[in-house]
Amino acid sequence: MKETLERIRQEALSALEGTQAIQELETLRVKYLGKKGELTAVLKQMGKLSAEERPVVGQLANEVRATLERAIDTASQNLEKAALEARLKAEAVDVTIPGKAAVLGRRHPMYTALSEIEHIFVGMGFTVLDGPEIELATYNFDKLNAEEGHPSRDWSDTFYFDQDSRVMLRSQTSPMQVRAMESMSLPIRIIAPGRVYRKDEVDATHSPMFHQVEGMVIDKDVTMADLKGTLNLLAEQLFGKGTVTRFRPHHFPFTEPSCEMDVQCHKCGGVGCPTCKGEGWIELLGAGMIHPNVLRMAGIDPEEYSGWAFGMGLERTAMRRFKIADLRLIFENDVRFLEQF
Ligand code: 2NM
Repeated sequence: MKETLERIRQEALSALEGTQAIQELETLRVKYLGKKGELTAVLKQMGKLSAEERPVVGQLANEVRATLERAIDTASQNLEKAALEARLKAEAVDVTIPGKAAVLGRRHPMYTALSEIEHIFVGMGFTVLDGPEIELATYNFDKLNAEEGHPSRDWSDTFYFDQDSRVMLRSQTSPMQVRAMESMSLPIRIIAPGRVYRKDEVDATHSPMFHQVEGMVIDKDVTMADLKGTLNLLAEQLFGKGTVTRFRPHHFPFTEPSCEMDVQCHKCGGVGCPTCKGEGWIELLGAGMIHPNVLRMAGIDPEEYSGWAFGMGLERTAMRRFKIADLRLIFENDVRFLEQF
């Protein structure tokens, strides 16, 4: 029996020396020390021994068990250490390798132009509104005092979804202003920027989809003087202090009186140059006092309240601001163009 124990010890120790993986250690532990293992098998036979031999063999058996347990422990620690070292080596990061430069995007010139205008109006206490691009003719035309038969309602100008000309792509952002009049409490100061659609042929200055910023103020005792004061401030913030403006009479169905506002060319001071196409003036926007019919249809009493409104094209503003000669460049999204801003 002693010889068997010695053989187990030798065999187990030499088997341990060859182990490469933690799992192999467990297999060896079960093989020699487990319940059905070789050492246990020997211990089970102890009963056959004489009273003198039993303690000697017992002690040897305990020694062998202790030796093997220690050896398995040591082997296990060594394997774990080796595994960790291999992993650290494999996963090493070379902090001296130069980093990859992040490719930063840029703001689209339209986004910059809109942000500037929004900033100016938010600074004057206006709220920025957003709304649907698919609109009801009721909001786009009827409630804006553009009666049946008004030229802008023609099928050659407007994108309709139905035969009855009731559902359409909005041709201006004023339907948002009507929705605001119906839902917000007075006084109101808002701007409504967004996409609008008209059946225009594409060329250097026209696109069937373009962007507008409209705005309006409704309060008691609002006059044309408030319109001029606020829009002059807009011109000064867009083109610099002391910018000269002029207001020309115009016609819109939703305002009365109506006007167009020009700024004196900031390049030539009104003499005439390529920037203003020799005119000396640059057309900036249309505006006017909100028509009493429009206020009344929105449930606002024109005897008690008055208001002014304006609308400007965003592409034209961006083209002037960034010296873009062709409107189509704005929508083509060619990176060679966009990288310049
Ligand atoms: C323009 C010119 C003049 C305008 C009017 C309204 C509303 F809803 F208050 F009646 N919103 N926008 C307006 C007035 C728009 O665009 C050239």
